[in-house]
Amino acid sequence: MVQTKNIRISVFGEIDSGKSTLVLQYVQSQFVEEIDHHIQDIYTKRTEIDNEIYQIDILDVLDSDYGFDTRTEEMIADSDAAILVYSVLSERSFNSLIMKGVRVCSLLKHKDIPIILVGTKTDLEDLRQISANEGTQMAQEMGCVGFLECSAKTRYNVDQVFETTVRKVLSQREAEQKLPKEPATNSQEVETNPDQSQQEPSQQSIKPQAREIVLDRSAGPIKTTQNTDRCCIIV
Ligand SMILES: Nc1nc2c(ncn2[C@@H]2O[C@H](COP(=O)(O)OP(=O)(O)O)[C@@H](O)[C@H]2O)c(=O)[nH]1
Ligand SMILES: [Mg+2]
Repeated sequence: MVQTKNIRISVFGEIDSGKSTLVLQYVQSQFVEEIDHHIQDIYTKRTEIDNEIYQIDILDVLDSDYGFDTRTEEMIADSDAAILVYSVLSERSFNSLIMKGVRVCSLLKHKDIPIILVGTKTDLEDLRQISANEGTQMAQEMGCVGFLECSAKTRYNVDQVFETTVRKVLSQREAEQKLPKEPATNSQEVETNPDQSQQEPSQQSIKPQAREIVLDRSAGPIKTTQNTDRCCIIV
C-alpha cells in the first residue's frame, strides 16, 4: 500500500488579495469568480509530488483585524508551512503582509516553519502596482524561504506555489534531522519567479538576522516604527 504523507498549509493575506481563488484553483482546477469573503475553510487535495503521494490540507484563513478564534489559532499553530498572499495589483495588500507575518509567527510560537510569499493576479499586468523585484525584496526582508508570482485566473504557477511549499517543508525537515542544532535560517534561500530571473539572481541568501528581527517567534508585545518607505516591525 502506498503511504500518504500529510502536509498542512495555512494561507494568509488581506481580504480580496486572491487567497480563496488561488486555493480553489489548485484544489478544484477552476477559477471561481465569486467567493464569499467571510468564509474560512479547509480544503484537501491528494496529489503526487516527486513520486510521493501527499494529502495536502489547506486552511484558507479568514483575514481579521481582531485576532482569530481558539480553533483557528490551534490550526495555524499546527501548520507545516504558511503562504502569505498579496495581489500584485494592490500596494495595500502588499504592505499589510509584514504585520500579518508577525501575527502568524507569534501564533506559531517557537515553531520554525517555511513561509512562502506569493504575489497573485499577474494576468492583469496593465494594472500591476508591485513589481517582482519588490516581491523578492520583501521575501528577503521577511525571511521567507520562497517567492513566486502566479495567476489563479490563467493557472500560471498555481501548482508551483503549493509544490514549492511542500518541497520546502520536506527539505527543512530533512535539514533539521541532519543538523538539529543548526538554525534553519542560515541555509534558507529565496527563489525568484523563473520569469524574473533577468532582474534578480535566481537564488539569494537571506540575511540571517531578518527573520529574527521582523518575525521573532517569541510571544510578546509588538511595536511598530516607521523605517524608510516601509513599515518596519520590531517584536
Ligand atoms: N484577474 C484575476 N482576478 C483574480 C485572481 N485571483 C483572484 N481574483 C479575483 O479577486 C477577487 C478576490 O479574490 P478572493 O479569492 O475572494 O480573495 P480573498 O478575499 O483573499 O480570499 C475575486 O473577485 C477574484 O475573482 C487572479 O489571479 N486574476
Ligand atoms: Mg477568501
